[in-house]
Amino acid sequence: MGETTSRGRFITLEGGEGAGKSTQARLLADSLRRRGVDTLVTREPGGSPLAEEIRGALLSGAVAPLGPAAEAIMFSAARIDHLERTIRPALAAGQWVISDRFADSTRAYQGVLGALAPAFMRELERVAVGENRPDLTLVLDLPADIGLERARARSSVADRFEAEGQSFHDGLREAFLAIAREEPDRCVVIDADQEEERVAADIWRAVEDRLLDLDEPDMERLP
Ligand code: T5A
Repeated sequence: MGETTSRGRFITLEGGEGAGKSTQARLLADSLRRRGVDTLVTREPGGSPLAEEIRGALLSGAVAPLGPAAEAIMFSAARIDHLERTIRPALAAGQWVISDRFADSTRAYQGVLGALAPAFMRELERVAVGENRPDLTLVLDLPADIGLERARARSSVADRFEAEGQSFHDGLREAFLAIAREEPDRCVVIDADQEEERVAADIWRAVEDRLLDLDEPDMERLP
């Protein structure tokens, strides 16, 4: 009889521009690896060769003239490939997967801010994501102007969405908080307007509370 590998856990980080998702994805992966958890960090749009090509088209603004429905379809097409090539194989092999953005970004950016019909968005997500829902979603919350300032300090060239106005980004923050309110079993809101280490500590607490099996000998609580 062959050995069975238990499925890994799927964690997503969501939030507005410059909220600290990439930074925290890396720090969380470091913490998990220190505890012996084989962890893969990936991102959206992207995370597989074809999805990275689609990312280029989306973030350059080339798809924007086609409207938010076309963008939602493109983000979802990239997600199908990302799931197929990267996420599902890793989870099946027992790895934990941390994705810097996932389907909630399509819900917020294209669905809410693009004013797309909820029924269309639900169907698109059903087709693209199906049963592959995250086990835990960390919504990094901070005032939009602080996030944009951080993103601009890092790069002077604004991408397709960074270039949107203040009211778009305020609306985004509210859209992510609404998702967290609707799905409290999956989502935890993290105060991202703190020093990196404090944000990381809050994230670790959420991961411990929601996902870590404390009976496992190699997974210890932080002091
Ligand atoms: N999009 C994406 C959609 O519209 N629909 C979708 O379905 C999907 C999947 C992706 C764009 O695509 C859109 C959303 C986005 O506009 P991206 O380049 O991946 O583009 O953009 P973001 O995901 O927003 O990534 P950013 O890099 O801008 O933000 P992060 O990852 O949240 O922030 P991070 O960690 O890179 O940090 C930004 C800066 O702040 C500093 C960092 O050092 C860095 O310089 N920082 C902090 N500074 C102070 N205090 C802290 N706690 C800090 N944490 C990080």
